[in-house]
Amino acid sequence: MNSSLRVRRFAAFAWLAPVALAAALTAGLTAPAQAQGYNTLTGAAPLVIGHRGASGYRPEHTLEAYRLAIQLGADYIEPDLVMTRDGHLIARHEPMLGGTTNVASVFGPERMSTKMVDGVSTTDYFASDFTLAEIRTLRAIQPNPNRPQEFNGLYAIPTLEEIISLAQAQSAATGRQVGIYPEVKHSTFHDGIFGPRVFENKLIGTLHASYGNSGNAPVFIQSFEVSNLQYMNTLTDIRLVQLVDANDVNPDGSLDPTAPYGAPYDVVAAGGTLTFAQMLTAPGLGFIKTYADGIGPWKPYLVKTVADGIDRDGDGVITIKDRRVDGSTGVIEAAHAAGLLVHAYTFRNDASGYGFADPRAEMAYYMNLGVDGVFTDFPDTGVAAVASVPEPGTVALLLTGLGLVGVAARRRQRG
Ligand SMILES: [Ca+2]
Ligand SMILES: [Ca+2]
Repeated sequence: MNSSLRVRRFAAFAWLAPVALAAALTAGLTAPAQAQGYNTLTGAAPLVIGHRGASGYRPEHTLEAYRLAIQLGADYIEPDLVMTRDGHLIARHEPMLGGTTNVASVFGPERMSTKMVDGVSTTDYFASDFTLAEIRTLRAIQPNPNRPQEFNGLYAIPTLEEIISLAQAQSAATGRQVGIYPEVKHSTFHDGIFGPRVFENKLIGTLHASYGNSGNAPVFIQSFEVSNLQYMNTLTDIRLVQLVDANDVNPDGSLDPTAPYGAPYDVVAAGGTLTFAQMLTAPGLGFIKTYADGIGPWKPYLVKTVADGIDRDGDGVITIKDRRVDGSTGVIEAAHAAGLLVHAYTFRNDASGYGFADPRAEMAYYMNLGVDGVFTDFPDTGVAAVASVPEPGTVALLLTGLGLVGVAARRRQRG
């Protein structure tokens, strides 16, 4: 039911006696929020996705970070996945372990190697060179010096199965469905080490074992690559999301497509020319719709902000927070017209607030435009943003209700 229908239905109540009218209004105003009212694709409330867990507060991709995200109200927790030498899927943002674990203090430099990661020669400790038993001896560290350091060395590296168990146990304990949002990291890289689609087959097999093969499962699978999503679309009804990246955002608000961030790496490796920017045009979105259920774009693709040199937050320095907000680029609307969900990344209280000094206001802005979900390192701020977004249907109902109360009040005065 859209809001105009709802208004008409309430207008039909105008003949009711004031007492009945008040009862009807009270029922309407205290009823649970209707699922049709937000500007999202389905009208449902936008999702809060705990990006790498509550990674603003705990070392990322640990059970403790995911558990805190759930406690703070996240609808989904987001594990990035990489594969171990013996074929287990574990949660790390990168196949390189050096930046987010104590691996260098547990294993010697002879365990380092040099590999090509999306065309970039990289020397590090790679998860694919370690067994799960070895990785279980590691502990996570906080790579961001401006975030809490007191949890360093305490938390283990979880497997996908452990993350699923946590989400399902927390769903049962809280009565609130908590989903998972796994990302296939560097599919082309993993194909080169383990063989074609070994990673994707393992992922789908694990998810089907826990959730079944269902588009209603509280699961989204995400990737920056294309052909692996197309492949998984032949295996599963679990929802798939095409991530969309860029290198940077220019002062005029346009996106900088510098490699390796301007195009899906599997497309580049195959000699293709499709870019992420092209994928967000109407034809590109139509193409994505042939294999995916949604897009996960970097947020500057959705809202245009311009660096015009004005110190809007008045702190005496010009930062990205001061950028002028020029509104929607039209991508959210075009994606919805194509039937695609839009989950935007990444919202952080302590960084990346293009055009916004207040991270809650930033997320609320995107939610008012209609994003279907936000990836955030600070799920409590995301929950507060959802709560601050006036559900359009509720507002219409409220205004209708106030108008009718006003009519009733005038009648009582006359009487
Ligand atoms: Ca991710
Ligand atoms: Ca400023």
